[in-house]
Amino acid sequence: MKLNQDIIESHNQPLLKNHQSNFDFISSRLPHVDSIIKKLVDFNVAIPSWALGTGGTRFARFSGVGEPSTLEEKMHDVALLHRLNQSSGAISLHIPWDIPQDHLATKELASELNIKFDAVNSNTFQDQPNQQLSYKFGSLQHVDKSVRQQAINHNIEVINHGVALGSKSITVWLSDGSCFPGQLNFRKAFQHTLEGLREIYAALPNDWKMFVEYKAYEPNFYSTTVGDWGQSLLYANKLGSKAYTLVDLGHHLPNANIEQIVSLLLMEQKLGGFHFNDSKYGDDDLTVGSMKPYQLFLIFNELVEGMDAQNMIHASDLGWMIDASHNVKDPLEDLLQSVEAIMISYAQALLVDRKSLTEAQEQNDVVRAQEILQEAYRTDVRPIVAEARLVSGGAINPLGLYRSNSIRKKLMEERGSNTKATGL
Ligand code: PSV
Ligand code: MN
Repeated sequence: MKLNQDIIESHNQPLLKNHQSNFDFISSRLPHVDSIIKKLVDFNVAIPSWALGTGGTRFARFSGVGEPSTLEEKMHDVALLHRLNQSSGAISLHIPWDIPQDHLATKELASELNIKFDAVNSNTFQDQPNQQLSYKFGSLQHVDKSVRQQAINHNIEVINHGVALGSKSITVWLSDGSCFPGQLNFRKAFQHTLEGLREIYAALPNDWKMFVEYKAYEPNFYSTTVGDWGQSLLYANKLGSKAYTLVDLGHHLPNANIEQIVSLLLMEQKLGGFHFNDSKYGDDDLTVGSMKPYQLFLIFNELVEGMDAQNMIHASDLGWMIDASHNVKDPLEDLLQSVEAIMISYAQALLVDRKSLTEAQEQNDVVRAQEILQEAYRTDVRPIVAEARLVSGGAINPLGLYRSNSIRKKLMEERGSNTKATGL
């Protein structure tokens, strides 16, 4: 389904006056709104191919209607989101959930739709039909060399798909670990994993990055072989300059100080990418910003501070992606909300008065430091985010347009009510 520019313009028209007055109000009170808008315009968050269908839990999956059942349809959905918000112009593929059959045609479709290919993701956490050896007891950590080799070959295959599509990075998330004490020799599991990652790393093109994603628990409940940022950083340091840690917000133990992790990884020049989501308890796959918006702001605050300290380009020097797909919302509405939450937190972080914050820190003025952060966090930046969308040709209210234009209904008419997205 294509969304024409005139539909966006006729949606914007009646909202313009109100938007302008909200925007004028906020911009008259802030010093550098133009430079914030420029940064927001440049900033894009990739959409993972698996988030376009309704997610599920191990208990049930309640399918939506008009879900994309092919890679091409998923690309159309991402393009639709991008037309609406102008901030999600890339798709991240999970192999083998979305194997491109014809790379050239897939690339052509992407350029027609004005979207790019972000990181490719490997999958050695499931057995696929006709797969020779099982990953039940792990993949790269496995005691059997032939299982490890199968996992290595798969990752190299994923890199090759990515190269053919123009991706520049691979994210490796391993579910490897153990469910019971005694099941695993931790050192051997680590060494095997490192050897495997080294072989995969050796297959990376020069201009590629490898993101090593960690997760505290699930599906393994006693130990995880890449269980936290320390372990991920160990692997990344041992692998070399193209290997980085990837932070997924849902992959920490309760109350972990994610913003501090981000700050230190940036200091070590080892933060490579981000998976955004939100959670109340664990890896809940909830909409970004739906539970802990202040934490999201604090994370962005460290991202901006740490990236600026290294003269990094916010939009392109890290891989930004959403990684969530829950059970109860329309996935496209959920993604619109997630991207909006990310842009709001990023804009608020750009507002932080860094000079005054440094002064407050140097003077141990704890109260002032908090005031400075919360001044930014409590600023309603939504008109600034909307203005950035507007100047890029997007909708003033993407979710409003999605609903008033009955987009899901149209997708259902196009695709049927009984479609099922791959990967879930
Ligand atoms: C694992 O929980 C994860 O965060 C990894 O990024 C996977 O690739 C993704 O979710 C999809 O299952
Ligand atoms: Mn993830």
